[in-house]
Amino acid sequence: MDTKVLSSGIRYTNLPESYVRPESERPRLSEVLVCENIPVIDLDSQDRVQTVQQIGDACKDYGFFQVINHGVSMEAVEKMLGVANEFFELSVEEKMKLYSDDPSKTMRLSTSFNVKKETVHNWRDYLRLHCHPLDKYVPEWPSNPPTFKDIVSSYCKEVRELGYRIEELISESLGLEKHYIKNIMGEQGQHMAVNFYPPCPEPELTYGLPGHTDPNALTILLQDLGVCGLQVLKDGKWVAVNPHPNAFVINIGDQLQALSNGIYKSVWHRAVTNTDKARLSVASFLCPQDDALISPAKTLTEDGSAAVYRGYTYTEYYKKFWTRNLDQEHCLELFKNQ
Ligand SMILES: O=C(O)CCC(=O)C(=O)O
Repeated sequence: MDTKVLSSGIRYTNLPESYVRPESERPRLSEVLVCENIPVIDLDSQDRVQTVQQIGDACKDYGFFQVINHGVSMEAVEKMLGVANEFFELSVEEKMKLYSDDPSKTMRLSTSFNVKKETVHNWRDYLRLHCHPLDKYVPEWPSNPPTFKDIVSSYCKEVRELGYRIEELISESLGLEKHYIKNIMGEQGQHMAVNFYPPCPEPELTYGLPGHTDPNALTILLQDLGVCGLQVLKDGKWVAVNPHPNAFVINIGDQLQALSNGIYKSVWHRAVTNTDKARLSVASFLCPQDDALISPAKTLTEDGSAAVYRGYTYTEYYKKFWTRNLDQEHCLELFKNQ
C-alpha cells in the first residue's frame, strides 16, 4: 500500500496480504452471540446500595457494563463524535503530519496497533492523545479541525468526572473505602484513543483490533451509535456489545483486576470490521500515576486468600505491555505470584 493510514478515502476491493490472519485466528463472525443481558446501570438511581451491588455483580460476571444517566452531557458526546469524524475526513497529507509509529509519543496518529512489532496488521487508524493535565497536553493536539482542542478538552473533563464516580462505586463494591482506588492510583493519567475503522473488504479475515485487555485501570468507551463492532469474551464465547443509546461501555482494566486480587476481570474484547460503513469509537483510559504501586488490596487477602499478583509500579507494567503483541497472553500473567 502506498499510504500508511487506511483512512484515505480509497475503498479497497481486496484485503492486502499483510492484514490476513491465519485461519485459526480469524473472527468467525457467524459464531458471535448477541447478548441481550449486558448490564446497563443507571447512575442516576437514588438507591446507591443497589447501584454498588449491580456494579460489583457486573465486574465479577462480565468485567464490563454500560452506564446511562452518567452525567456526561449529550452536547459533549455529540460534539466529540462530530469532531472525530471530521478529523478522519481530513486529507491524507494533513493527517500524515501527525503520523508516528512510536508508542512513547504523547500525541500521534497511527494505524493498526504496534506496527513495528506485529506480524499481521489490523484494519484501524487511531489518534492517540494524552489528556491530563489538559494544559500540558492540549497545545500539542491537532489544530485541524479548528474546534478540535476545545471540544475534546470539554469532553475529557466530563469523562474524567464520570471515571472518578465509577471508581468510587467499584471501591465500595469491593468493600473498600470509597476513595480507595483513587488514592492508590495517585494523580491518574488520562489517555484517549480515537479509533477509526474504515469499511473493510473482507471482515472475516481480519480485525479492527484483535482480542486484548486494557493495561490501564478503567476504560470509558463511546461507540458510534450507528455501527456495531465491539465484542467481548464471556464464558469462552465472543458476544457483540451493540451500541446502546446514550450509554458508555465501561471496561475493567488490568490494574483493577490486580487491585481486586483477580475478583474482578479485565475483560478480553476486540473490534471487528464490516464491509459497508466506517465505524468510530472513542476510548478514554484512566491510568495509574507512573510510580503508583499496584497490588491486591490488603483487606481482600486478610481472610487468608493468597495475593494472586506481586506488587509492581505502573511504569513497569506499561513498559511490559508495549513490548508485546496485543493478542498474546494476558500481560498480568507475567506479574503473578508463583
Ligand atoms: O472500538 C472499540 O469498540 C474498541 C476499542 C478498544 O478496545 C481500544 O481502543 O482499546
